[in-house]
Amino acid sequence: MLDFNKEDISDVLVRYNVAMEKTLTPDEAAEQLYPKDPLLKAVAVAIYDGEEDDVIEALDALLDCGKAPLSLIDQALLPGMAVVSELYDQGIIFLPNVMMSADAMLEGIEYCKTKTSEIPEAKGTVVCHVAEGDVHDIGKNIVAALLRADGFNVVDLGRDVPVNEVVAAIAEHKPVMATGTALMTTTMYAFKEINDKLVEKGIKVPFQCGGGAVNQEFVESYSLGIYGEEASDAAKAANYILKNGANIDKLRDEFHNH
Ligand code: B12
Repeated sequence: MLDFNKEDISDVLVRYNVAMEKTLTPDEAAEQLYPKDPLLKAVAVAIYDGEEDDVIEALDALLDCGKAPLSLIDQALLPGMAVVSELYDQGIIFLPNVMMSADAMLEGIEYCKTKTSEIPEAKGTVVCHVAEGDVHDIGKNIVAALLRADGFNVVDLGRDVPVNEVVAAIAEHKPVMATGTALMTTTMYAFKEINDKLVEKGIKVPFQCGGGAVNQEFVESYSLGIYGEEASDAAKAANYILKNGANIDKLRDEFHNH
């Protein structure tokens, strides 16, 4: 019987002029996705490696260049995590790596928050949560961090939050806006339930929803829903409400793609 190992087969293919597709290692695949700027790349590499200390060190290098601490969430930490998400989507890395990277990134967000004194007096309250059954809280944490950075008081209910708990918190805190994050197509339906319970109680708070699973069409299917694509849209919407009021149609005009 012929004993073909990988080298034997590739030799044969080369001899017959058949190109073999080269499989990239995870490190090589990551290398192709990192930002080009060396300081931003250092943050991305540290997130990919899941090394919290290296994330802090790389952030310090950017802070030393005079970057505003909170701008680093959007400009350095998010692009770093995007590399990891992309590699996970492509099946190149697996959940344990993603969890380590997520923790390193969240540590980075906390660090950026400690480095700023920009936080002004609270403009108003926003209640944030991740949908019932869903543990994906990275996006929600960014939303909450950016809202706080913009001067809002954030009541962060956390992740996997039961529908009734969200409704009760909104009734209690009377926020200018509520936010929901869902990354799974199975969990996003909790937003509709929250919406209907709020309407039943006569609470007409704009309810901005986002996260990987959610799209504008889905969010428009319930009456208080405003779609949020980027984390930074939350602070934009909350500021818009303070200035122009909480009319849902106007908010959709302003924040939805037409
Ligand atoms: C990290 C991750 C995890 C981590 C989560 C860690 C954590 N603390 O969050 C861990 C490892 C725990 C995990 C577990 C699971 N995961 Co997962 N995970 C991911 C991954 C790789 C990245 C998600 C992420 O954090 N993205 C980065 C953040 C920043 O993005 P984001 O939340 O969407 O937020 C951005 C915007 O959407 C927006 N945004 C978010 N919310 C809001 C709200 C408002 C108001 C606004 C304005 C904007 C906004 O702001 C952010 C940046 O701008 C995705 C794949 C992917 N590429 O998305 C899979 C993914 C979400 N996971 C998936 C699955 C299936 C699971 C598991 C069920 C796996 C399993 N078999 O156990 C479990 C879920 C358990 C559960 N009950 O929730 C699927 C979901 C499929 C689906 N559509 O239903 C995905 C899409 C992977 C896939 N391709 O299959 N996961």
